[in-house]
Amino acid sequence: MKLRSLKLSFRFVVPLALVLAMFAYIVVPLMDDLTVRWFVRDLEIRSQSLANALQDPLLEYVPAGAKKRIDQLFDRAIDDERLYALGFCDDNGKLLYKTRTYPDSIGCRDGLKPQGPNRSLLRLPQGTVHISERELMQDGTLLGKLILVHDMSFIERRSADTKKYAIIIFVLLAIVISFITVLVAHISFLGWMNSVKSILRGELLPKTESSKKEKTPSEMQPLMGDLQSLLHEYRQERRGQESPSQLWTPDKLKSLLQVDLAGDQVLVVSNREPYIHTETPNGIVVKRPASGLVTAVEAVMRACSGTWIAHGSGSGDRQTVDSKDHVKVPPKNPSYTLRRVWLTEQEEKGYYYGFSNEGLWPLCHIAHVRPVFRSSDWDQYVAVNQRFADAVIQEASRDDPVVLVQDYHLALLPRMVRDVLPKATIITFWHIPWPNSESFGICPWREEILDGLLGSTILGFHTPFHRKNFLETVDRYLETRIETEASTITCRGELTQVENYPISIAWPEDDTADILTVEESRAEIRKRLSLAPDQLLGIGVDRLDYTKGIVERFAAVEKMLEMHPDLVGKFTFVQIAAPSRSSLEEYQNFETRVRALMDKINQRFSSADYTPIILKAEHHEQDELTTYYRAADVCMVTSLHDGMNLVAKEFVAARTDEQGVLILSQFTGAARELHEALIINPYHIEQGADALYRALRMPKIEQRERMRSMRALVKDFNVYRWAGHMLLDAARLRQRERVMSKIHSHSRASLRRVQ
Ligand code: GDG
Repeated sequence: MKLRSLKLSFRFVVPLALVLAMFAYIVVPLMDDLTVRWFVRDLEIRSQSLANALQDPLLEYVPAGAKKRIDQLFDRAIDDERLYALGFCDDNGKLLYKTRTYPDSIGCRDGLKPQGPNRSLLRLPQGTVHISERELMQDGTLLGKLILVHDMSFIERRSADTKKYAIIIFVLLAIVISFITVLVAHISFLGWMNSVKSILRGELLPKTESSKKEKTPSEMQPLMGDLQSLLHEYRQERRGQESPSQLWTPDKLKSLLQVDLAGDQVLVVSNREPYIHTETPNGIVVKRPASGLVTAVEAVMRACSGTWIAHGSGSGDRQTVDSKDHVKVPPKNPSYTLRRVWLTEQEEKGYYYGFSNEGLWPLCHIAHVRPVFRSSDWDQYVAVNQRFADAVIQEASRDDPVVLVQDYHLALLPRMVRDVLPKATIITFWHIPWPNSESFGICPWREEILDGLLGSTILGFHTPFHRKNFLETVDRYLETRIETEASTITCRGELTQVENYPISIAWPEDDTADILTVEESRAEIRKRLSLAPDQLLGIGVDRLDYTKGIVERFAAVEKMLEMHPDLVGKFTFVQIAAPSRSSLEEYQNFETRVRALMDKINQRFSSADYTPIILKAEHHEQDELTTYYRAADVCMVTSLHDGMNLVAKEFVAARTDEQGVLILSQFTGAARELHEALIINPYHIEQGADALYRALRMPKIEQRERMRSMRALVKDFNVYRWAGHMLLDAARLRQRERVMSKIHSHSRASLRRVQ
C-alpha cells in the first residue's frame, strides 16, 4: 500500500518538478529580459525629453561659460531620483561640466564599451547605469554633447521582485491546478466505478436497444458491450461449474422432464438416424452409425423417451417400420420411438451431399476446402427441411411440444415449425463450429439460413467463441435486435436465446460387464494385430473426414519415428476410420491421400514383422472402440477444426485404469475443457511428433494425474448435464411464456369487462 502511494506521488511530483524547473530556467529569464527591454525603452524616451528640456538653457549658458548656472541646472535636474548624473563634454571630447555624482570612469564615453543586449547599459562598481547622450548644435556648429546617466538599480530590484512573485504565483497555481485535477480524476473514477458496479449488478442493463443509450453514461458506452459479454461468459462458466458434485444421471434428466417440463412432449429431429437397418445375405442387421451427434443425443433419448424423427437411410429401414413409419429402439431395450422420413436419391443428393456437406460443412470448418453452393442443391435443402418440419408437426400431439433440432442439415426447420406451432419450444443445437461473419457471408442464402435458425427458442453452440461468431453474423446480415449481455436476438418480434452448451458423452454406467477390462483389451488388440505384448500402441478414431487432421497425424507419426529411430519397430499406430460421405469426390480424394501417405510411411519404416501404421477403414461397434481405447498407450485427436470432438472424451471415459495419454488439437471444442491433455497445433508436424514421443515416454504417475483430472471433468460434465441445462433453460422460458400469456388473457378479459 505504502509502495503504491509512493509510486503515485512519485508519478505526480516528478512532472511537477520538471515543469517548475522549466519555468525557473527558461520562462523567468525570458520574462526578465523582456522587462529590462521595456524599462530601457522607457528610459530612452525619458532621456530624450530631459535633454530637450535642458537644451535651451545649455545653449545659452555654455557659450557664456556660466558654470555656476550650469551646476545649478544640473543639480536641479538630478533631484529626480532616477536621473543619477549629468555631464557635458565639448566638441573636443573634454568633460567641461558634471554633477558630483557623475562617475569618473564614464568621462566623455570614449573607449567605453556598454554591455548586455542593450548597448546603452553599463555595469559600474556602484551598480548598472543607463547612459544616453544628446549632441547640442548652435547655428549648425556642434557645441558639445550632453550625457545623461540613469540609475538602473531600481530596475534590477523590480526585476528580482517580479521573478520572486512570478515563481510564487506559478507554484501556487501549479498546486491549485494539481489539486483540482486530482479531485476531478478521483470524482470521475468514483463515477466510473459506480457505473461498472451498476453494470455488474445489472442495474444499467438496458431493456431495449433505445434505452441502452439513455441509461448508460456516455463514457461507459464503448465499454458496455465488452463488459456485458464478459459477464455473460462468466455467468455461463459459473453456471456450468455449479455444484459439479451433483452428478447428472439419466434418472435426474428423467425427473427434470417430469417435474420441470411436466407432461411435455419431446421430439428430436436430425438427419442421421440413431439405428440403421441394413439388408445382408444373412438377413437384416442393425447398426449405430459413426456420428458424434448420435452418440450424444441417443443417450438423452434413452433417458427421456419421446420420438426421434430422422432420415431412414438403411436398405432395411422400410421393412422394419410400422404403418406410421415408427420403430421402437434401441433394439435390445426399446425406450423411445424412431420415426423415419424417406428421401428420394435426388433429394438426398441435393440436400445432404450437396448443400449440407459440400456447402455448409466446409463453410463452417477452417480446413481449407472450398464450399460449393448450387441453386439446385438449395432447392432440395428447402424442400427436405419442409419434409422434416411436416413430420415434426404430424408427430406433435399437442400445440406446445419441446422440439430438439439437430445440426446444420436442418437450419430452416425451426422457422417452418414455428410458423405452424407458435407455442412450441424449439431447441436447436449446432454441432459444428460457427465461422466468423465474413466467412459465413460466402453462403448465397445466408439470410435465409439465419432467419430459419432464429425460429428457435434456444440456439446452442459448443463454445462461447462460436456463439459470439453467430451473434456477430446475425448483427451483420439481418435486421434484428441483439442484447449482448443477455445473449438474445429478437427477430420478427420473437426472442431467441443463444447459448453455449458444451456437449459430452454418457458417463459409462456400471453394467459394462461384457466389455473387456483394460488388461484384457491390451492383450486382445495386440493379439489381433499380431503385435508383441509390450508393443507401444497409438490410436485414432474418426469418420474418414478431411477436418479430422488424419494426414497431419500420420505426418507426426513419421516425424517421430524419424527423430527417434529407437522406437521404430516398437511403436504402432492404428487408425480407425469409419467411411463417411464417400460418394463425394472431396472425400474420395481425401481417402486416396490418407492411403498414399500411409503407404509411403509404411514403406519407409516397415520390416518383415513390423508395420508402423495400420488403417482400419471400416465401421466398428461401440464396444470394439472401447476395447481399442483401453488397449492404447496414446490417443491422437488432431482435428484441423472440430465443434467438440467426442472421441477425446470417450478415450478418457474408457480409461478406468487412469493410464494413457491424450494428444488433443487446440482447434477442438474439447481443448477448452480437457486442459490436462497434451494440447498441440496439428499443422505443426514437429510439435505433434514431440507430443507423441513425450506421451510414449510419460511416467505412469504423470499419466495418472492427468487422466484422473480429465476423468473427473468428463464424469461431471456429461451429456445428461448438457441436455439438462438446455431443457432447464427451455423449461424456464416456457414457464415465463405461460405466465405472460395468462397475464395477457387476464388483461384482455378485464378490458372487455370495462368496455
Ligand atoms: C459432430 C461434430 C461434435 C467413429 N467411428 C465409429 C464410431 N465413431 C463415433 C465415435 C464418436 C463419433 O463417432 C464421432 O464424434 P466426433 O465428435 O468426433 O465427430 P463428428 O461425427 O464429426 O460429430 C463434432 C459432434 O458432432 C457432437 O456434437 O463433437 O465436433 O463434428 O462418438 O465414437 N462409432 C461407431 N462406429 C465407428 O466406426 N459406432
